[in-house]
Amino acid sequence: TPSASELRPTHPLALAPVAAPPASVDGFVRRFLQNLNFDQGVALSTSDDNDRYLALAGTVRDYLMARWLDDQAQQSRQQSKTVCYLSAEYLLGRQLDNNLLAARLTEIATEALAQCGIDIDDLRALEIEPGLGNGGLGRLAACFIDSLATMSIPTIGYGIRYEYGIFRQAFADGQQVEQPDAWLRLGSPWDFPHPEAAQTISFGGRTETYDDDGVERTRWVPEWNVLAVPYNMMVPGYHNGRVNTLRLWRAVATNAFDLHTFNSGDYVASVRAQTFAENISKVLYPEDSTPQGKELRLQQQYFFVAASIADFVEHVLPDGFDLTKLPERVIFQLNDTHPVIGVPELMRVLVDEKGMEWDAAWAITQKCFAYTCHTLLPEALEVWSVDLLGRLLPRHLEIIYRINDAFLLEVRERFGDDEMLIRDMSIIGEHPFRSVRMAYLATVAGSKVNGVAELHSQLLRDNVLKDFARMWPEKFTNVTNGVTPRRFLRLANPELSTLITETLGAGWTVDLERLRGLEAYADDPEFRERFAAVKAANKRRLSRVLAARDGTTIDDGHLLDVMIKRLHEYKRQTLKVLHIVSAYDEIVSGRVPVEKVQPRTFLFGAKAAPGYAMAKHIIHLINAVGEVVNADPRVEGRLKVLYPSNYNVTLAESIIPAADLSEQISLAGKEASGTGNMKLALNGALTIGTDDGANVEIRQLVGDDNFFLFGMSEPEVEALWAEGYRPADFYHEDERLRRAIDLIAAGAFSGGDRSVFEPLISNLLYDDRFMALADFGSYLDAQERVDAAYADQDAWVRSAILNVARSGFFSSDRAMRDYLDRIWHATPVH
Ligand code: B1H
Repeated sequence: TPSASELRPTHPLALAPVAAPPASVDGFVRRFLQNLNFDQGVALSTSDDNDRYLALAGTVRDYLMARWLDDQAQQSRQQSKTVCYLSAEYLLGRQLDNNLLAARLTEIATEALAQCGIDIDDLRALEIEPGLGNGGLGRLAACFIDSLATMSIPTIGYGIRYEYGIFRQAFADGQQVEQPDAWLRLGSPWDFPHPEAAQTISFGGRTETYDDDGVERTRWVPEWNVLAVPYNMMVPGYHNGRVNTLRLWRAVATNAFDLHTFNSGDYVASVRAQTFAENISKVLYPEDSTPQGKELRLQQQYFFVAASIADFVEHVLPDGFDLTKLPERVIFQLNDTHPVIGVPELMRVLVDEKGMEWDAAWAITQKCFAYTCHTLLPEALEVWSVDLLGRLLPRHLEIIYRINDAFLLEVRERFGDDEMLIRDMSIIGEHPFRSVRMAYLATVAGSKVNGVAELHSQLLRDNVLKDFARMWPEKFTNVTNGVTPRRFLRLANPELSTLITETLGAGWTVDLERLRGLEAYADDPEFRERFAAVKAANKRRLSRVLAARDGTTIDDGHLLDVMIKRLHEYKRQTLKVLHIVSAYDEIVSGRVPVEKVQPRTFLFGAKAAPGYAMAKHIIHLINAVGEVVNADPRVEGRLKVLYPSNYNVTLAESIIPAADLSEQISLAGKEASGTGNMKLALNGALTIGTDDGANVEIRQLVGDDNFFLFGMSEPEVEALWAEGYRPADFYHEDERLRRAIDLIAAGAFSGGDRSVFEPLISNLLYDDRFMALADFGSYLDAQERVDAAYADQDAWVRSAILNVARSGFFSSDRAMRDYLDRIWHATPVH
């Protein structure tokens, strides 16, 4: 018999490439039943819906598998430049439909299941979406990897496989309560663990210098470690056979026992200590825009970034790769500051582990990273106390100090010994405590820095990072965000998709600018009628979804006015509530005859960070107003407030196609971009919005006639602050505003109890950081224009069509082209 090393595959099947099952109903049925029997271990007759869902997901996976393995092999053969997207969040949404669509299996699977006596819709409903993100930032990452796969760009998305994603939101007496999101409970058919590719990630301890053949070197002597186990998910491109990888890391204890505790006889305590390590990937932090400086969060960040860099260097690059050529093979894109600890980590790997000279390592590092900033809010700019960082990652802190020393020398050379400027630009801040400013570290290290919409990028250059932009103007660029048309038009709005395809042909799904062709139909009465019929059908579909989950409905003839986004003061849900209260007041005070009121349904979807008290007051107020308005007979059902709980990607996919009006009402200069605004315009909602974030570009593209602009511009906001903003002045001057606020304050929505909303009212009158009162008058005027416009249905539908036709720019495919041209310089591999 031959020895193991001499064994070679000889069976013909062992020599053949991996084969997908035949792409036919028959092939699908066979594989589905195989999976049901052999993977789930049940017969069709005794299987329940969950068994069937898992078998179905497994079948779709099997079809994609051959391409996936092929693309991985090709990637390691070709060694072309890879985009490594580093993101602490991926808000993926459900996978089944997306993967069926990508693999052209939707019809086949539907028919195959029907032949097994199963309605595929029953199984669709079972999937729990992986909610591994908070809001726009996480959803953007998901759209980007979809586009990169569709454009055949070698990409690895790196992130964290949180055991609990964004919490499930419920309401009790109108107030938010959070429940754990146990998304893995019923099995996770879309990911593959690879324990053999685990990385050991260290923490704590100290550093020491040692003599390496006459050269003094530094090394890190860590105190404890965890295993990072990768779970791979498929990221299929649309109809191109490409399957990229999303690699999410899970923390697992390294050694089964703490020997010290074990030997002291406390066996149970020693086993329990292991769960400490596994805490790292346990739960997603639920703050959107306001990071918490918690130790566990820094552990999460370092954990996934260190594992990703090691994975790329050890497993993606070939053995013996010359690391001076690293920038030719990779770009690590930093999705906000959350992965920025990767900068000192790559330096540590190159200098301490690979023995490279500091300057050479720094030159490489600077080429390998690029940084996207997603905010302007000062409280959202992440900082880590030097204390905490030094305790958890002592070597990294030393490296950061050295980077900063060299950087500040450069600043002095360039601008002279301006000590105030040095303080302002230092990566290390001194007030109110000594800390590492992660955005500055990213800016110093990155080859490029980009904002996420034109206005945001301009404000970054002019305010937040102005000194850096003066030093390195060429570093700064803009890439306006985008959304994937596959999920947010093709899948979410099948009827509109069909209408578009019948009108323009099928190419728009991967070339969204083709939607321009619809402009020619905006005045075509037959097209308008079909377009309006699609919107009406989508509203009825949403109404059925809401009826099934909450028992609420949307009445025919109502304008559907939606505000769906995280709950945050800067987004100004309060302004929306004040509008509703004012409209209600006009009716009940008899100032407007009820039959003159345009029927409207106001729909909110929003989660608040669990520790954000003011946001939770606002949720309570929305629910309280809804309860009173919806029940008041004087309103005659013409105003209706709906607030379905647990807004997520799945619910968004039902709401967006049904919306008439998109509320994008942040204070100018506060919303970096917004992406819900793009999804809604793309589905034919008209925007009422401020000149903020990507609203600016939406308005430029769709035209002033098809957009309801209101509120102060960013320079006007600045001017009002400078002059001294007194919200109470607006209260006194605007009668409608005064009446609305008085109604809330008097307890009209709290059973006469004036204390319930007192914190909220006080905040508005005496603080109002986001100037809701200053913009109220202009907002109400704009809402009157909305009512007037909606009364002319023909003109409204025309505007809606033009919104769709002119939103092609907001495809994430375009955003990816911009990143590729301006930042990444990677090319497709077909
Ligand atoms: C955005 C965040 C964010 N900006 C911290 N910043 C987080 C910050 O967990 N944290 O600590 C989580 C999220 N998210 C959003 O990014 C912007 O507010 C949107 O305007 C923008 O459209 C989106 C994508 O660029």
